[in-house]
Amino acid sequence: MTATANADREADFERTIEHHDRIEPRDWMPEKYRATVIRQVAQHAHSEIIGMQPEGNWITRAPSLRRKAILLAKVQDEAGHGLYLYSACETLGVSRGELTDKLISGKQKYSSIFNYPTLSYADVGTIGWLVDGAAICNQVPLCRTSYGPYGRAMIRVCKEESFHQRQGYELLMTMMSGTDEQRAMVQESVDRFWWPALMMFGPPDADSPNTAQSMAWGIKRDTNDDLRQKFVDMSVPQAEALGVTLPDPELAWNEERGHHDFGQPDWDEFAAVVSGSGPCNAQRIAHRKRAHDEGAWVREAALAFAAKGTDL
Ligand code: BYC
Repeated sequence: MTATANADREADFERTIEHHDRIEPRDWMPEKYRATVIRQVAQHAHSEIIGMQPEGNWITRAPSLRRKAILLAKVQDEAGHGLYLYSACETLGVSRGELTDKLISGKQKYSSIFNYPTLSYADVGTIGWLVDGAAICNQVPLCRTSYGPYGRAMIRVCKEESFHQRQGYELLMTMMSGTDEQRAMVQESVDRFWWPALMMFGPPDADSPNTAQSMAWGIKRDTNDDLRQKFVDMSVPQAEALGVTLPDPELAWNEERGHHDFGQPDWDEFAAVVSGSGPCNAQRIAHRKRAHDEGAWVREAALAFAAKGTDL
């Protein structure tokens, strides 16, 4: 390729980004852009798949048939989200098999939040309210991400996430109008999940190595700190309506900024969880590996059937 042709395709890419148009799989893109989208989308897909575990823990112990049906549907949606996202990633030239290997071998990350245990049934509600609430804050802007297949996958994911958030809030509301013991269970759950939910948005902007470039390329549309602020502002009135206290003594409305001030999560804990030392990291990966190994015969059978090239 001549130097002029090279410059032309780079200019095309830059123009597309500048006009907030989509980059599509067949378009030329810088290798670093491709690697960054693969990293983020793979991490997102892995989060959906690993995210099935903490809630899956309660399916057999849901307190009623109705709650069980709702929880089953939600966990199934998460499997679906993982699959759309793996497909979006495959358009960039990596296979789902490679991505799964990287997850299991610890070479790719998944969201820190799923390394915390679910200790009571109220956690199902809190995950819906706070974890899916944080996910919506983060993911609605990603519907406008510059990489086409990722943005289109996010549109459907976000519709389902808002149902997830509402089911969590409705469950907590029901428990809050129950007995003192149920109210205490909700408060205890919110106390455990509030800070890890704030960590979902990633490190503070000043310590985020990827934000500046990902914003310049339109992969991310908002910074980690801006989304965290939005989430806090959104959650405070919801907590009041529920009747729970958010466990942050620094939380206060700041008239001048038009936002809530709030305390910082424990960033050392975040670093430990992200690097594999959270309360459930080993358990989550071991479970994922077991499920993958147990599914080997299905993959082999599907490949053998495809190789025969016959119709059913
Ligand atoms: N957990 O430079 P930064 C869901 C990593 S699914 C773990 O700010 P970036 C749900 C980051 O990867 C939720 N790692 O990074 C599912 C980077 O590491 P490397 C998942 C984190 O990418 C089921 C390093 O720290 N959502 O909601 O610009 C049931 C430096 O960070 C985390 C998504 O994946 C974390 N919390 O920004 C219910 C959304 N934060 O790779 C709910 C899409 C940061 O350089 N992802 N790291 O070694 C994003 O929006 C961005 O990737 C992030 C991080 C805002 C998360």
